[in-house]
Amino acid sequence: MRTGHERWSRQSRRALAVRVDSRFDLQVSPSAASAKDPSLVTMVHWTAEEKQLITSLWGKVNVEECGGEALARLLIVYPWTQRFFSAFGNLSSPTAIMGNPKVRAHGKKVLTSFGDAVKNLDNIKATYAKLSELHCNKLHVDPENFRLLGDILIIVLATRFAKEFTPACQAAWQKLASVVAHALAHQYH
Ligand code: HNI
Repeated sequence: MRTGHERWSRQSRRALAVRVDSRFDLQVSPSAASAKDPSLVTMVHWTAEEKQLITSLWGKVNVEECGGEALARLLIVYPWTQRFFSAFGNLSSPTAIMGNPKVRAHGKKVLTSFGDAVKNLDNIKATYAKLSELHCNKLHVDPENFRLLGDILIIVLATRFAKEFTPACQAAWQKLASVVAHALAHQYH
């Protein structure tokens, strides 16, 4: 009989494989087919299970709480990201960042926007075309930061929804975060 831990490790290894595969898919170089239709380069396939795992967890997410926490953690753990938010007032310590209402409000804005991806899973690139233009050409945010925020968001969700956050759910969200980061960075490609 397998222990819970062994079972989890097997599942999470599988989840990790899915994650790596999905990242690989996103970086695939243009093929003959995609040369005719460039949109195929970033076309992402979602299984019915992935869609279900993403939307059912999303239904429980409080965008202000989770978005505020995710952005605050980004600013704390990766302090270089603070330079984009110099107009947000006191970011001088983790406590100040966690209690900063502008951080919370902006985190809510960002996570609400993440919700547009959840609602448009088959059309994420177009959904973020304008935001990509803003972040890349106007704000000059290094796209690595989109990936960092995505990873932090997953930690926030996994911590808050520990029961629901199965390895399959984790893999689906990891894929979503990766697709969103890719779509936001589109203007750099
Ligand atoms: Ni981001 C503004 C969405 C990651 C820096 N950002 C926005 C807005 C949305 C948004 C929506 C508001 C646009 C508007 O007012 O028209 N940002 C997102 C999403 C992600 C993301 C969905 C990733 C998942 N943004 C990041 C990251 C950084 C970032 C990682 C920097 C480290 N964003 C900004 C800045 C602004 C911004 C800076 C402008 C803030 C302001 O109001 O001055």
